[in-house]
Amino acid sequence: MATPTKRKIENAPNPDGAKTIRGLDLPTFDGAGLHIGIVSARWNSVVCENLVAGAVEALKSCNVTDITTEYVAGSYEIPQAAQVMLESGKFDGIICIGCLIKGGTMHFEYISEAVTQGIMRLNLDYKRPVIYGILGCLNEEQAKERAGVDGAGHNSGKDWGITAVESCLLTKKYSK
Ligand code: DLZ
Repeated sequence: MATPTKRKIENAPNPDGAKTIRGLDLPTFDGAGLHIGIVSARWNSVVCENLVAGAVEALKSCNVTDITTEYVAGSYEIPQAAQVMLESGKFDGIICIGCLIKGGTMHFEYISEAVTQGIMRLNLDYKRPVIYGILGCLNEEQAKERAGVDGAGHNSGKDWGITAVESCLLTKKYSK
């Protein structure tokens, strides 16, 4: 497939302002005809809503028009919800969106680990892209920067939308 334009999406800028080599180099993809599901947590909803909006915007920029968004309470509920959506057979891929912010207990560590393992399992078990859009942040500032809240940093949801299209196209290319 032709890759007409390329854009560089940088991670949140380095605090010292130094030029970074980190980031995601993304061509544009034609996702016309793809069916994409999004499952988002409502915990830390200011952050998650921005991420969902960024993912939808990116999907539309790739000509994806069939987008279904579902919500669950917290990130812990995301893998099971994504599994149910995959089982329906209606989706070429799923974008999982959540935001875990470290607190004073071990919740953050337990949920991060469980969700990360759960999402990878779905990828391999269902042979469909299940995009890891789970922020694991040490504080609210980090979360806002990675979701572009109030114009801060960069909205990672946009990267995940385009990543979903790229991975769905690759999967289709090699599907029997
Ligand atoms: C309980 C909890 C806590 C403390 N923090 C978060 C969080 O930062 N982000 C998130 O998505 N969810 C959080 N949750 C909720 C859990 O994910 C889950 O919804 C509950 O433990 C019920 O299973």
